[in-house]
Amino acid sequence: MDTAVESSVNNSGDCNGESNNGKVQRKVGLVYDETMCKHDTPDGEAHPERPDRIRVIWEKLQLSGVTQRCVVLGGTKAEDKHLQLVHTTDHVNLVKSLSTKKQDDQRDRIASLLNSIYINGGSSEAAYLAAGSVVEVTEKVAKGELDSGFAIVRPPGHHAEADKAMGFCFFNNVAVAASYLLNERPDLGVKKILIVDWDVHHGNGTQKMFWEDPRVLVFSVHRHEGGSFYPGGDEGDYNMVGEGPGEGFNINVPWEQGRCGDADYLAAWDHIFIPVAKEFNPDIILLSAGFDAAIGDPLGGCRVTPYGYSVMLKKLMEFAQGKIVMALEGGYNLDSTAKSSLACVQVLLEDKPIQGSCEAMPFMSTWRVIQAVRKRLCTYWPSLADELSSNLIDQKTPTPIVITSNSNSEAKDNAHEIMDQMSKLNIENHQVDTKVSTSSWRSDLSKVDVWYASFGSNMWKQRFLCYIEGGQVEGMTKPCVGSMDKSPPKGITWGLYPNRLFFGRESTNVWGQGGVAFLNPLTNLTDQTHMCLYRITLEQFNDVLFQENGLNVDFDSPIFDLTALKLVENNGSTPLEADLAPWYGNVVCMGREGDIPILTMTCTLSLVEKFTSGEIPLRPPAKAYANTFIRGLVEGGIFSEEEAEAYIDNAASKPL
Ligand code: Q9C
Ligand code: ZN
Repeated sequence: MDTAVESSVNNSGDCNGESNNGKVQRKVGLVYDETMCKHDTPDGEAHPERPDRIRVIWEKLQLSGVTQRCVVLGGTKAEDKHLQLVHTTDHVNLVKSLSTKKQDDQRDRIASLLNSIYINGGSSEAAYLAAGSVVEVTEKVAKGELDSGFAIVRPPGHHAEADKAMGFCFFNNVAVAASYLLNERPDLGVKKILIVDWDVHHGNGTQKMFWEDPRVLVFSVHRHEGGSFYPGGDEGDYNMVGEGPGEGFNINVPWEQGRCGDADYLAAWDHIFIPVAKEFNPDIILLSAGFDAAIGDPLGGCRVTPYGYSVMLKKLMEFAQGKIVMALEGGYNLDSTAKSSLACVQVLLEDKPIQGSCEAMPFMSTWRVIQAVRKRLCTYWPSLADELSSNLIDQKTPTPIVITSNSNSEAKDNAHEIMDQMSKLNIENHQVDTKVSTSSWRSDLSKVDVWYASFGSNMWKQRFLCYIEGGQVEGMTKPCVGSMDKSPPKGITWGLYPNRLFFGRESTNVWGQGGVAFLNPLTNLTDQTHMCLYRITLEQFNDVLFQENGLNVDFDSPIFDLTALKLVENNGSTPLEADLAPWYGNVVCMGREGDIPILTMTCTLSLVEKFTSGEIPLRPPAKAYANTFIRGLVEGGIFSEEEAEAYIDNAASKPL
């Protein structure tokens, strides 16, 4: 494999001159070494931290042509004395001893004593290569031989502590490189290092290693959720600011929830990291570049896009004359990780303006966290002292209204209140053309917007789009025709509703054997169902209803018209004509979002009774069908893959 890498190194000699548009091409180093793929599970069991993670990144970079414009380096093994700058001798010796001589069962025994670690015969060498490669590229950037670099390494490093491997990490690759510059290479003149850790998990190892060291400013933004998200506990809290001379030089931005995306991350950048980086004025930046906050990641449950990563990176390149070293940490969706990596390398190469946009707004919880961090740290960093303007923090994603029970006595008053409010609203609020048009029900209903709330396969956007645009997704036995109006939804949001999700019947012709999803229209305070809301027209809503019930979309009358809408808004739910709608024969109003009613479709109350009595069997969903749920919930950033599976299992196994 070394030969392939060497040949690219030779090509790279040509790219120091001017590129087409007259700008001087920046020298970007890339490290890749296939030997790091030998670290794998001993028993061949599937694991998210798998060899293909770095292979797929490398393939993507090669196919896109960027590797030819970079300086490509093979891996280098770390020296023990450099590892020992941040690790104990015992820990270094333990990792060294994991080499091929040891038997698998001995390694298993060691791994079983550690948290989230597997070990095989290739683990030790890969760990040495990961750390050594980050040191190598860091040294070259510090020397000025390279402008910047990206070490595509595994195992990752930021969870590794002085004396222990954990969280898929053996050596703390980035910490070793930072410590090497400060302690072994004073000749290179690097006195202040900024470490930015955008991996979705807290960089506990890095935090500890520089806890009292003011030469290293450590930023970590991570999913925290009160300490319940890995690695858990209080260490990732914003109160952890460092101690002694290092006080104020550790900054945590702990998200209270999953689903954070570009808007949330860029808010943390603009209102915390960038102003502090200006004050600190680093000589070099080391980036713990995990891509597990990326949209679609099975562990992270966040939704940062390649565009988001490129903007975050671009903003960091304004410091330290762009001297920045990226080291791969997590990132477990192969496609997201590869795309995000490519977007970052393109930023390092400065070869084109960043394309994309961010439509979402930060969550309310994001502003809460940012304000708390600024308050905690403003004595060390005066640029954080100003209050954020209310104009700014008013820009947040709306949270859907949740209507509460009409079957539960405690919630009854509340439910009545909401129903009363709804009955005061009339259809004129929707700017409906009140003149009766005999020509086409479609043109009338196309002027009214509704939120269609999905709780089944339609939570997966691609699957829902089949009902609008036509087409077929994985697991579906036949294609959809789509709506007459093929324009995409005008908005997407998520909400949590106090209704029971369940699965019933024997099979469906779309997904095969296994139950289909229903929502109990009756609310109760112990059940919670996640729903993905699409803002579509009432015309499109009818076309979804037609297709869900196996009907053609060329009906000459709507199945759910303006009168029905008014009814459902007043009554909470309304049955449709039973013959027409055998599957989803009931439209339910879940509340309103802004001025717009939230509607869903499920079975009738009389069918719920048949499910409850056992007359119609409850059945878990078919595998292909369950997969669509998982995809929707993961891509929506609601759950990790594991959490989504547990959510479906729970809904499928509880009696009604
Ligand atoms: N319930 C990195 O992304 N998860 N490490 C354990 C236990 C471990 C992630 C879940 C996640 C480690 C580098
Ligand atoms: Zn991670």
